[in-house]
Amino acid sequence: MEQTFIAVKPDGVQRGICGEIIKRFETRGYKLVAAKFVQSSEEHMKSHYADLKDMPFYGGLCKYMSSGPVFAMVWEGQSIVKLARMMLGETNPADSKPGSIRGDLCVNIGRNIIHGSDTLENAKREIGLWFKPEEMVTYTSCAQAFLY
Ligand code: RTP
Repeated sequence: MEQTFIAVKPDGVQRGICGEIIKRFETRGYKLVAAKFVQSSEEHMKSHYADLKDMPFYGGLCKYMSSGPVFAMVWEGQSIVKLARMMLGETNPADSKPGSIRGDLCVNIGRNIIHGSDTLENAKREIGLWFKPEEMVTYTSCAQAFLY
């Protein structure tokens, strides 16, 4: 099973949307394997978004992402990296279809409430950046037999 890194950004936390996001992943049939509520440092966010370091919005993005608490999670399931990105919608909420998280819950590209890994390789890198191996929980979900 694939795992992906999902984080509710500071705007999503402040707007009280964590529960809605957890609900969407749970009801889709994905399994939560790690979660924590963290105040991230700017340095940590610079590592997280290192592939965007040449973009004009990189500095502001890292500052913003460390301006308040983030709800960081690892979710597991079949093809979850690609399907979670579909659940999120487009980077710009204005391009996101109704039904997607960004299409339903936000309006501005700089305040798009949620992050999701874009590739399996980045998911592995981001999970390692945010979670220690002992923070990942291994368990059998009883729903699994009815999902797959
Ligand atoms: P994320 O990494 O946050 O899940 O977003 P993403 O893959 O959909 O988009 P990415 O290109 O990685 O951009 C990271 C975040 O930077 C902000 N952004 N601002 N033109 C802009 O002002 C601009 N472009 C991107 C967004 O908040 C985006 O989620």
